[in-house]
Amino acid sequence: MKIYFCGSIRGGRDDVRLYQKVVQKLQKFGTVLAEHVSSDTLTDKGEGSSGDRVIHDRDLDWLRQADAVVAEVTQPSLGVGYELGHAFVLRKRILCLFRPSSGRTLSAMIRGAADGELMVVRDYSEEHLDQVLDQFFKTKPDEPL
Ligand code: 6IA
Repeated sequence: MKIYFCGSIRGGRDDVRLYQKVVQKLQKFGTVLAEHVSSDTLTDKGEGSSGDRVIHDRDLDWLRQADAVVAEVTQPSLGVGYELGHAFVLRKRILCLFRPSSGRTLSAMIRGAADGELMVVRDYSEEHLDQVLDQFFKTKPDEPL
């Protein structure tokens, strides 16, 4: 199983420790694409040796290859929203993880897109991460969560 992970880069790196935790836990279920999103050294400038076009094209290519997409959506990010829109159109299984304890309100375009089957939005707290991931990966797309 290939899992594409999305998390904020230029949208802000406040949650990078949590991204690392999610990526580490996702490795139990399959190969995680876009692991660099959880990199310690990557700042909110999101710069590297390759240009933005290369990053965009490579990430979309990985997204197309993925069987499932997991996004930590608490920190708002244009790039994550864009990736989720693509994943939705490609009819990928999507899990969006949102922490209400942040005091934020998730975009209606993400929460409103959830159908509980192909696209799932889970409000969670860090201590329940294992449970939420286990439930998502043990559930087949046509079974209700
Ligand atoms: O708008 P944002 O930068 O917050 O968008 C974050 C999302 O876009 C992530 O889920 C990534 O998949 C993707 N993304 C944005 N910038 C990069 C990036 N920068 N590398 C890979 N994916 C990115 C340079 C990284 C560097 C190690 C070469």
